Amino acid sequence: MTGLRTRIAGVAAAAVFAFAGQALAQGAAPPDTVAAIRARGSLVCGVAINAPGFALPDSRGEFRGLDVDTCRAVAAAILGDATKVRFVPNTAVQRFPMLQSGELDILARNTTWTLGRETSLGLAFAGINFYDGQGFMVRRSANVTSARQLDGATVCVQPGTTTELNLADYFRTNRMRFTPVVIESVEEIRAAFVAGRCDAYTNDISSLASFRATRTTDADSFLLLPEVISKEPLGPTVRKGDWRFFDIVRWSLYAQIAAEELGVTSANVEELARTSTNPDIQRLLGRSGDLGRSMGLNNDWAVQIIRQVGNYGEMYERSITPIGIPRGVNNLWNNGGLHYAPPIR
Ligand SMILES: N[C@@H](CCC(=O)N[C@@H](CS)C(=O)NCC(=O)O)C(=O)O
Repeated sequence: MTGLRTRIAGVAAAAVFAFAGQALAQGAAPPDTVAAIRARGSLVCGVAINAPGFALPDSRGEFRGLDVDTCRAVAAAILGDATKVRFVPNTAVQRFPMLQSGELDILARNTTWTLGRETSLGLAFAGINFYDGQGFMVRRSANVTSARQLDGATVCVQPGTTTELNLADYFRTNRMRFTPVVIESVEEIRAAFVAGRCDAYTNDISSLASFRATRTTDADSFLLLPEVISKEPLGPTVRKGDWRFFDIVRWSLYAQIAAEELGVTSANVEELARTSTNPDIQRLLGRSGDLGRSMGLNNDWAVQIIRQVGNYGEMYERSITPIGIPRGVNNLWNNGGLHYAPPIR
């Protein structure tokens, strides 16, 4: 009995040692991410380089988008200030090593939650901030109206993505051939497509829509084909192991979803925090229970998120509606969509 316990303790100690050793070797942040964020006074958030609607600096250099706001909500919860975020743009290939090495606290970069990413990369997905799917865009002049007509096409695709794998699956399943044109940079891949170096451009549909929305003069020369060939649930990702930080990221997003369901907005949150008699609202806004403190935060954590960043619907309207994607599956569950926050109690 004692022998077994010692052996288990030994294995556990070795595992901890190996993890610490690896963390040190990689120059990782200390395992207590929240303490590191507080000491630094900011959250470090990895985002896409050029993803209008998700992450892109505006003309004043201020980052805007749904992924940007997902990080701002976490900063509001931990630091009480949604502006205390350092955004670090990265490519699809760079993103996971940057998070693993501790260069980032959190990755919010159009990143699809998959089993393999969660089990083999040491990363955990804290939630889903956008339900996406993969599609194809073609030049209208090609006279193609369905992806099934793409047999023999050259297809532009970004490496290190689920996109690359789904593309191969789709063509194999439909017994069609294709030639990939693999380009890491989003600007270069789009330039290649516009210049006719590939017949089709495949990506998350949100990205194809934002590409077209940002074509000011020739948007009509591009056509999004009707097929949706995959499920791409996108969401914020953190390193496994620091579960307190994971909880905060997960419940910051759920707080925004629950707030929309409860009708709590950036405009009315302060008043509701004072006056609401709805028990769900009182718990969400820290007027009853000790939910913030149970995560090591102030009990007004969700008030800060909603006041400074808004509820999920406000975040969507601000960032995604302008690129022309209707709420659809990104509606709340009780409005025909998929967003559903577990009870905040
Ligand atoms: N969701 C896919 C694709 C992610 C991806 O890289 N998407 C493109 C389209 S949204 C992107 O972020 N491009 C912008 C950029 O590279 O800055 C994945 O997780 O592998």
